[in-house]
Amino acid sequence: MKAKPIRFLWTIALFAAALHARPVVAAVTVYGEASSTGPTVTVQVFADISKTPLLSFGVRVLYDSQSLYVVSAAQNTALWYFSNPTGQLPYMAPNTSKPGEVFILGGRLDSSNPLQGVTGTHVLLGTVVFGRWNNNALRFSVILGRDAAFANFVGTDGTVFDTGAGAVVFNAVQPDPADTDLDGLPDEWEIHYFGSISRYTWSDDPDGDGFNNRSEYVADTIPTDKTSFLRIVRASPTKDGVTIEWQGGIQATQYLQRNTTLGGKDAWVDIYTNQLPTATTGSYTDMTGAATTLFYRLRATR
Ligand SMILES: [Ca+2]
Ligand SMILES: [Ca+2]
Ligand SMILES: [Ca+2]
Repeated sequence: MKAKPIRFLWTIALFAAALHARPVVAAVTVYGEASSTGPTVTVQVFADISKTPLLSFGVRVLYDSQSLYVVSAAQNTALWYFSNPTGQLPYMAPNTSKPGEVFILGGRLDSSNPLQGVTGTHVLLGTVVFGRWNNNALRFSVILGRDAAFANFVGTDGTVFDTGAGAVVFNAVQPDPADTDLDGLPDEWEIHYFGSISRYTWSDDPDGDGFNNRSEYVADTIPTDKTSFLRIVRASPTKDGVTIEWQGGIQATQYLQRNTTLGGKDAWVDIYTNQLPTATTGSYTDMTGAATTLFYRLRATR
C-alpha cells in the first residue's frame, strides 16, 4: 500500500521536534553503587563516558564518618595506569586522610598508545570498602575530585569536562536493589522471616541462638528458630577414622574442614564439600587411619 505523504511528513516533524527537545548529553556521567556484607559496606564508582575518551578523572566519595571508617580504597588499576616501555608505573593511591571523604584520582597514559584514553559505559573508576562504627542508616555521594583550577576530567582531545553544560554529571549513589537499606540482609529474606526490612539488622540475633542474622542468612538457617544454626553435632570414632555429623541450612554450600593444630599454625583444609541444595543434617566419615588428634570445623557460603 502506498504511504500517505501527509502522515510521513508528520512523522518527520515529530522526530525533528524530539531531537530538538533532547537535553544536552553529558560527556561523562558518574555514579556509585553500594552493597553490604553486614560488617562491611562497599561503594563502587562508575562512569559512562559518551563523547571523548577520558585521559583522567578525579572524584570524591563522601560518607558519614560517624557511621563508617575506610578499610580500603583503590582505583581500578586495570584501566587507569601510567606505563613506560618497562611496564606499568605506580600511581597515586586514593587519599583517605580526611574523615568523611575519599579522593580518588585516576589517569591513563599508556606509552604504547598515549592518546587511547578510556571510554565505554559502566566503567569502574574505583572501589572503597568501609567498616561500620554502628548500624546507622547510610548515605553516600560522589562529587568532583579537586576544585578548580585542578582539571579532573580531561578528554583525549584536551577538553576539561569538570564543569559547564554537557560536562560531567554526578548521579546519586544507588544501594544494591536486593538490599536497599544496606544492612547486609537481602530485603526479600528479611520480609520472609521478619515481615519488614526495618525490624532487624545484620548483627541482631532475634532467636538468641548465638548466630546473628547475617550468619543465619549465609548458612541459610532459620533466624527465628533457635534450634536452627550451623554446627557440628557429633564426632564418632570408627575403625579407620572418624564420622562427623552436622546440621545446617539448605541453600548454602558447606565445607567440612580439618586441621592438625589449633591457633593458626597450620591451614584449614577442605575435606568435603556439600553442594546445595543440602539436607539440614549431614555426615562424612574421614578415613584418617592411625589414631591422631584432629580438629574439624564447618563453613558455609552463599
Ligand atoms: Ca536489607
Ligand atoms: Ca540467630
Ligand atoms: Ca536460628
